[in-house]
Amino acid sequence: MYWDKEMECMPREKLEELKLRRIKETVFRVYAFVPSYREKMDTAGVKPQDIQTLEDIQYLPFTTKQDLRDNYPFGLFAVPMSEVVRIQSSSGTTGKPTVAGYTRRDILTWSELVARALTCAGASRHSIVQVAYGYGLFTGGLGAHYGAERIGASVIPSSGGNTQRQVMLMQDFGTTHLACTPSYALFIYDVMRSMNISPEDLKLRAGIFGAEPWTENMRSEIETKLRISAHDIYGMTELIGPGVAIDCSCKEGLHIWEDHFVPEIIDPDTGKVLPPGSEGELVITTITKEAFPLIRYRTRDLTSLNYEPCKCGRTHVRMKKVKGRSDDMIIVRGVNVFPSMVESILLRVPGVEPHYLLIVERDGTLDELEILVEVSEKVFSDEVRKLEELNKLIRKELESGLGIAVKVRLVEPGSIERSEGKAKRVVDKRNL
Ligand code: DLL
Repeated sequence: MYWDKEMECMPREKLEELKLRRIKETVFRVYAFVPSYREKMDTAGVKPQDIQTLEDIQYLPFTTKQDLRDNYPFGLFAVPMSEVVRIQSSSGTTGKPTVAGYTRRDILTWSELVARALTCAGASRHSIVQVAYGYGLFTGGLGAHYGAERIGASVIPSSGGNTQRQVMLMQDFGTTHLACTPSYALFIYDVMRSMNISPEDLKLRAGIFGAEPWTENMRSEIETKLRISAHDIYGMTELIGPGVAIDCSCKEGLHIWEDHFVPEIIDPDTGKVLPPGSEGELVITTITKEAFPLIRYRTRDLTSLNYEPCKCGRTHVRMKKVKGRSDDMIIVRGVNVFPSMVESILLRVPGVEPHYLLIVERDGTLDELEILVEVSEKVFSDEVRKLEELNKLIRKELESGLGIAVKVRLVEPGSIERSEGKAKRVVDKRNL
């Protein structure tokens, strides 16, 4: 099922023509209306008319989070504020938030993209969609909401939190589709079990999960526990919010809606564009946004692109499940460690729950990585010897997978803090 078959299945040649036309328009527009872009392009010696082919975009300067900070809050908007009908933002870890503005048409575009995404996850006007992403400045709640309304589904705007009530609503209202972070979906499952409700008591069929990295193993865990099809939705505040990409029923990569976003993969150290298939940092140029266009925005997210045709019939490029952000990566004794690597190793071990926390400390000059791992109730009540064996097994698996020595601490079910939004996976106690 498609939401917009003509666009989603457009032959590549036509799609490339459309992309080029839209890129050219966008570059002309930012050059004319956004002083910061004009200055950067002048410094780089590129004029809008130099962009004649899709490859030419590599001559345009990158836009980074620093540019957003320098132009906080509205300096990169390409329309007067009288045209801006919505402002969203993300908190960010340091200092000021990242701010996004939308014109009326941008809101329509965003709704269309989320409508496509929800349709990929099997939702339709007959569905009941519970939106348990936070509503407010965060783009998750309102983004999913507008998309679900666009397809004509019945939307339950439950927002994040109050988990028992989430479960009650799911049961009483017959929710068929749940939209929230993957870690919150698991938390909802735990609470559901504690209320003696099982997935068979619900009508839930699919989940639209994103806003944080999660592995294929985590997907299987969620699909088995909740008995649903779990889809991965990607997006970020700067780019529009959720709905930049989603996986179809093939689940072999997330289709990036190329009629709106032009992706590139670069080497994060050199900034060089890498050939299709290489892993690197995702860079996106938005080609339809009016209020807040972004040229070659460095997302910091690590992935790769696959231009092979997909079995679902959609022609849009697929990005691999995001491995993590380059800034989530911790370097422990010179070795790069991503929480997603730990997650995929842990979830292969029976009896381990998908809740874990990486704690890095520095003892003198030596980094220590301790991994807290939750185990199931059954395992936790096993005799000490068995727990020790399991601890040893997990440590061995992690050490061979990560290539460094780690400490493992098995902890009681439910003892690692749960999140109603994005999960926290790393505590770095080193003062780096
Ligand atoms: O998280 C937008 C969103 C809301 C996406 C709901 C999906 C669902 P930000 O708060 O600006 O926006 O965070 C963006 O979150 O750069 C990634 O690092 C991460 N992220 C988002 N979706 C995924 C995903 C929203 N599916 C940042 N897989 C991005 C991995 C994701 N990481």
